[in-house]
Amino acid sequence: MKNNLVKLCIIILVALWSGQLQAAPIITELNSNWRFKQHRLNNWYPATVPGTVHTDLIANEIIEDPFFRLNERSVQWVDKEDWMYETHFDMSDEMFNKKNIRLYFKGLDTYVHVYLNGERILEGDNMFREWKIDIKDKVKAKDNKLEVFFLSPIKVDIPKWDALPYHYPTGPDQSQQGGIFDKTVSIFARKAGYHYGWDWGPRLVTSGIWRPVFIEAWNDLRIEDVFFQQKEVNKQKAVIAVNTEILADSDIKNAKVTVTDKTSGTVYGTTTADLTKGSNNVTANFTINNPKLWWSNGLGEAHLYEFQTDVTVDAKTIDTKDTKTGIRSIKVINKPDKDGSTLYFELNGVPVFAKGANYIPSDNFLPRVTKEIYEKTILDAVDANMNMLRVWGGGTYENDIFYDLCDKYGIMVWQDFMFACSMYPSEGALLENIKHEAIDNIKRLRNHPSISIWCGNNEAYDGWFGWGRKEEFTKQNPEYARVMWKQYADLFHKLLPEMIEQYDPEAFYWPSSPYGLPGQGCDDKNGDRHYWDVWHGRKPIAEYNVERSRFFSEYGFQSFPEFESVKKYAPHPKDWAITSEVMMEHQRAGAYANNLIEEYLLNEYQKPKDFESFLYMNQVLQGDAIKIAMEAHRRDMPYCMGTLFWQHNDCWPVASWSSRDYYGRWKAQHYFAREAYKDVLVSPISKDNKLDIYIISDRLEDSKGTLLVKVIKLDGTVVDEKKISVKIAANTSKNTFTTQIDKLLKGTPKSDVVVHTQLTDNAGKVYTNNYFLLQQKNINFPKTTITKNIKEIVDGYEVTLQSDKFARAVFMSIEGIDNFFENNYFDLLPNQSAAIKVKSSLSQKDFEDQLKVVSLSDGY
Ligand code: BMA
Repeated sequence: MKNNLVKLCIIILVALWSGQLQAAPIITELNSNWRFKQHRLNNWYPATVPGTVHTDLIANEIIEDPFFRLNERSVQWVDKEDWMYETHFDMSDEMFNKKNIRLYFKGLDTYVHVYLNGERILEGDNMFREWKIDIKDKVKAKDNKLEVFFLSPIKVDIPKWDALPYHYPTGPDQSQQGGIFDKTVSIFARKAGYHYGWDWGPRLVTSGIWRPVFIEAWNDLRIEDVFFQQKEVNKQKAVIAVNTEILADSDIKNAKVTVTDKTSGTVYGTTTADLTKGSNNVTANFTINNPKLWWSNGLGEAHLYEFQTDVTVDAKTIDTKDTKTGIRSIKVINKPDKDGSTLYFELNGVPVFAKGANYIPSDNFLPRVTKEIYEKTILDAVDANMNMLRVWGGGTYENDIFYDLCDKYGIMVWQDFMFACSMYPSEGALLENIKHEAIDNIKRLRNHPSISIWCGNNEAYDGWFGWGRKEEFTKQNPEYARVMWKQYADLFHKLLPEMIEQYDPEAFYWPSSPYGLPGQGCDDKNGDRHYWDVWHGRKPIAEYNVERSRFFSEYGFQSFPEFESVKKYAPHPKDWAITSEVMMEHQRAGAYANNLIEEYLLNEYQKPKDFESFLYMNQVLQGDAIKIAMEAHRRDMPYCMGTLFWQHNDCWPVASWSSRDYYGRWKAQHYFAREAYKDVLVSPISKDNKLDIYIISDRLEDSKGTLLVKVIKLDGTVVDEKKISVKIAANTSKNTFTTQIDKLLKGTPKSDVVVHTQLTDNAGKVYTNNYFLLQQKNINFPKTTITKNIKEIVDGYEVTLQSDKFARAVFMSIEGIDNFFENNYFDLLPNQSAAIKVKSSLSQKDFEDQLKVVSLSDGY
């Protein structure tokens, strides 16, 4: 009897449990049994889905790693071929018997025909769109054949190029590298622009099922989408409308939508609606009193709420959707003022100085960017005290995980739509296609609190008005210019802002980056600016100190990766010159960029003695240059309210403007950014005989501290020392201390000293900065003796360094790339010691043998 009762209970529990499961949609990923082949040939090979043609060819040893030496050249045939992917699958009974069954492709790159059991079910033409296909009438219980046929994007688009009497200006589309002469076809395809090559990226025009594929099956209804619209947010309350999109099979009475806080169990909003067959929008409104707000990195906790939205019919929950989101108000303030017009972010009512970088895709082959790489990429931004990343328009709308991490760590996202440096034939079918792309991506991303601005494109506006494109095409034929501009305006000034208005109404749309005033290129008084006069414009690095902007959304300076990284893609001694064939192939801005690096280097520093020293000094050069810019931009607060350097990462091993190389290794610039982006910055700057010391604070409250200004001879002798009490004013920049340089120096030559500044706040936090009164080629950096003490710790070693004299930009390295130096390229004051943790799996003996320590004066 007792046994029977137990059995009965189990049966009831199982019935309840399976009843619930049956009600919810069943979702399975189609990621097995895939094979692929070159369409016109007969050999099938195993394939990985999600994946790309190139990575499948690598895995099957048909091509070699295109990132190694010159290999990229020999794989240019791949994009002129068509490719077939195929899998076979069975349906479970449970799925097969559902009333609704669909295929869901999260992303197909790009021109694609999909067949199910021989019948064509999709023609796709946009890698940024999602595709949902009803297959209820086409799917079989057993042995379904799914074929995904990719047409060569080059073959599809060349006829479009040939048919036009004029040619659209593009970004650095490397058509020549692809063997298709001047046929820059990238603008026709809704495909990541950088695939066609960029001034930091190879030309690898891949195809493939680049995001997951699912089969979804359900009865009655399902939640298609949930939008947490934050209508009003402040400290006291958050007024929220949860817009739920429900797909129903039939008319359903009294469907109840409930929104619950998963952590506390609080039921926030409930509403009941009658559904009609098809798509329904049901809104549940509620207010959260005293909400816990989401803050950006440095200003507070990036608090996330976990909401659950349920749809219940007859007391039975039919579908559920979880949404993690932060509650915040984010406004972009673009208002005329006495100087021009502002551009800054106001988070929860507080003006926030944006500190960050531009982000490009982390690989040419996107599906191989792992969760770990995403995590490291975002954490490296957080660890460098950034609060913003700009997802640049020549890449992709990133994967969900990217935004999840930005939400979690308080990184605000400047989100470009995927258009860069080109004019586009955006009319007719292409414009309609882009409309769906915009809807898919706005809907996918709008619940992320990190999304802070939507921006139409990268540099297309400035290209037209600022770089002379308008004049060029008007000169060719005024009609060409008229058509191009109309297509531009229809897309960026009409379609995209309308889509934002409709699908993310609280969000701010900015037509382009940079953008200032209608009908003109970017300037220093209005909106954002891409400042490239230092670097592309060959102006001296010191110009960073005088150039202004309301918001620097780009500026940058190139460097090569460090020697240990270079050896990964250029392993032979014959490769070890910046002009070698291999190094040139991995320098996509061309010989001109190498010349610039050399020119700037010789202008600022002594001549490096060899290749390895050149790489090291190039990194110091880049780091110093960008440090000067970051500090200048922060000193100019609140006129300037943002600084995003170009660029946070690389998509392959290359000489570029990145501050972390392809392998994720920090360049000098990244270490320097961490200092320059701290919540408080002490920043000296001199002009003629005057030295000013600014204190810049992003803190929301005033604080106090002690500023120490010390002039030290490079051998260690102290020339002068001043100590003053200072106020660290909240959220502003202030010139706190001014002095005459000759008074400080007391006759000591500028070439023999460093100005060491140190701010200690009342809580004991210390901020330091070193400053030279001449260009570093004119500073007499002494040869130093640096002693090292190595102690084993968890995951590696702690290295304590001490130098007898001033050591500039102390650089440590060991062989290989699987290590991380907690600090590097730092200055060592005479007889001061620094303890640095190093992640390494080497034995202590190997570590000691391999550890190299150099400082600037060893480089020449
Ligand atoms: C910028 C970017 C990129 C480019 C970089 C370096 O303006 O938007 O197009 O890679 O300059 O030239």
